[in-house]
Amino acid sequence: MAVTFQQHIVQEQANLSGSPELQWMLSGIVLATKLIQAQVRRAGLVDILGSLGETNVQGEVQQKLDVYANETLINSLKIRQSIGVIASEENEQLLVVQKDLANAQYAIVFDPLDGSSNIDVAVTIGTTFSIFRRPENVDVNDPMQWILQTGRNQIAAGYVVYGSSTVLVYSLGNGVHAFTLDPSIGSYILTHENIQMPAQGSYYSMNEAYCAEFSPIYLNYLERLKTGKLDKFYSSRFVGSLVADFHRTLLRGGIFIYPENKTYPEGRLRLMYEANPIAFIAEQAGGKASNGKLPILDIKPNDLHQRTALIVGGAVEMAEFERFMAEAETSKAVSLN
Ligand code: AFP
Repeated sequence: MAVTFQQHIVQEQANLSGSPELQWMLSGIVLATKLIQAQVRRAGLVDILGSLGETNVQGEVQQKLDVYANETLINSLKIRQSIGVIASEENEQLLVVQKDLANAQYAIVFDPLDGSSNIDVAVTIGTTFSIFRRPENVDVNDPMQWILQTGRNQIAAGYVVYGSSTVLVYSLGNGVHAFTLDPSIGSYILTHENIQMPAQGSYYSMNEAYCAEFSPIYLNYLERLKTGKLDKFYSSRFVGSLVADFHRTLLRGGIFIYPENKTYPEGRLRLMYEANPIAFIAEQAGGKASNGKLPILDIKPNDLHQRTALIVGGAVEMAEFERFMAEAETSKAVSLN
């Protein structure tokens, strides 16, 4: 018998003694992503493609579908009274959605449509999300403090990938589960339970066009992957939608690498709504995620839209990566002495 997302979350909550509000919040995400995916599927048919001509906080041109996805998520989440604060890639400021913040307990952060440059070429895109509980020891009326927590504090995180099928991947910190949308009944059905990343894969995922701008450590590491030093000759895959590139890495194994470069000295990806949910899922599935110095989930954010380097992958690739970084640090220290 097929298990729907709603059935699964009820069970998960009972196992974890979670609050019913969590189920209510996640059902808001589920509803919004069903609406978003319906528009994504019709993107070439209706007059929804094209730019609104506005730029978002990152200076990128917003696509109409980005705006639709953002509004749909906000509208379906702001009516959940337990959610006090919403933050989105598309909004420079966070949104306080309850009049009386003391009665709300959760903050939600999302990227409504990641990989939006892929929309008008019919390539996979996605939605990422993270949920935090309001910390105990903060001023309730200072909503930024609800959000600026390390990724370790996420109580739920996940993403939806709009690809050849629509797949919702989530974790409450008790394993990773994936649900595929059955369009004939409009329900997400459990298709991958307790996902474990393969310890080693055979793909690396990186925009190699920027190689000249990356630190030589990354190039040396790539060379090892390409030349069979990890007992396999790696092949490359890069779509330019983090959700698509990571989803493949989650299921097939391997490593996704987006380091700092000259244009983005901190890294290109956003910590709060891209790297954090991906890192949470990766760790829950037996993988690792780092910014090259420390685990993504241990980075203390100081800005809602801050960027980070992101290296995420399976146990074997990440162990080799960490060894490489440690070696580089040691030789730097030796040459300074
Ligand atoms: P957009 O959502 O603005 O298209 O950005 C997508 C993204 O942040 C991430 O999904 C990709 O991994 C990355 O950009 C691709 O960026 P490059 O074109 O710099 O490789």
